[in-house]
Amino acid sequence: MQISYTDGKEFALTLIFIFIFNAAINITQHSFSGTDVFGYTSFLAYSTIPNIIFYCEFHLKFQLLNHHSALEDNLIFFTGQKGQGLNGDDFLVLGLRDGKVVYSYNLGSGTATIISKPLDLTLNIHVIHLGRYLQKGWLKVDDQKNKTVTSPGRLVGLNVFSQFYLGGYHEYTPELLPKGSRFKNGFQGCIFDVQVRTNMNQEFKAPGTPEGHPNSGRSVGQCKASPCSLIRCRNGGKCVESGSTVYCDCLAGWKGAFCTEIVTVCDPEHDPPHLCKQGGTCVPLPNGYTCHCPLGTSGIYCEQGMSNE
Ligand SMILES: [Ca+2]
Repeated sequence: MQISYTDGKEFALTLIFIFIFNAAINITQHSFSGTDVFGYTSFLAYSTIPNIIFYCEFHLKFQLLNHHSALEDNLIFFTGQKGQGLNGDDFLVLGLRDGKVVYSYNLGSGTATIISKPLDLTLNIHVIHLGRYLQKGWLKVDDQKNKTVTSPGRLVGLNVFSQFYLGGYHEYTPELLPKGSRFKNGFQGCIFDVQVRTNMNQEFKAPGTPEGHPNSGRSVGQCKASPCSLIRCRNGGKCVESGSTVYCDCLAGWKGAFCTEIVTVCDPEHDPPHLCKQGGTCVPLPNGYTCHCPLGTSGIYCEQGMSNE
């Protein structure tokens, strides 16, 4: 582990930092304490997410500390061109402001921002899905409607050189962060089950090299409550905890973070799976489904034409 110190205050924290970080290595459910009296945030830093330039999708769950400041102006994650502090630097950031989830990115030609509706604070755990493909971004929070945005300007690639920061920033000086990516405080509460993919056909994976392992961190503890004591899986689903992953294992016919959504005949979870071949799109009908076939294929299941198999 390599640690560099940039000023005296940080040096003074060395012992605490090393102690806490060594403890953090075995932490599976990370608890973040916000910002300390010196202005440092608790955080974890994971290696730069590879191939994030054109496409990315993130899943995560979080539980908030039960006080007002946990919702005021708090970073959840950041990756970007840190150390510049300029308008137009690329970044991708997620945080909380005034009780809402804020997702922003800048590809170099202007900031795109999606703000959710206020979080339903009667929920113990919040679930976030977000993504970006070229200029288009989307955000889904709990059972709120999916929201989308298109970033301004001509640029389409997210060029980030920083590590992936969870719960807070490494920097003591947020002024160095790109304009539009700053939150005042670190996250206050627990973050579970962070997963990312940078290609639609990939499996989701935890960030880090090796997977799920941060490179460094500060003041991160273990969550007191196990996530399964907070999650209520519906419709017969069972909560499963394994390492840093937490999910509802749904009975057949149900899906979604809490098993509240019905599996339709075209979903990949449906048993039996639909039979549309050669990239045919499955479209549900009142009685079953139909396949919309790509150009050059035909047949009920697009099984004719094109392929030489
Ligand atoms: Ca760019």
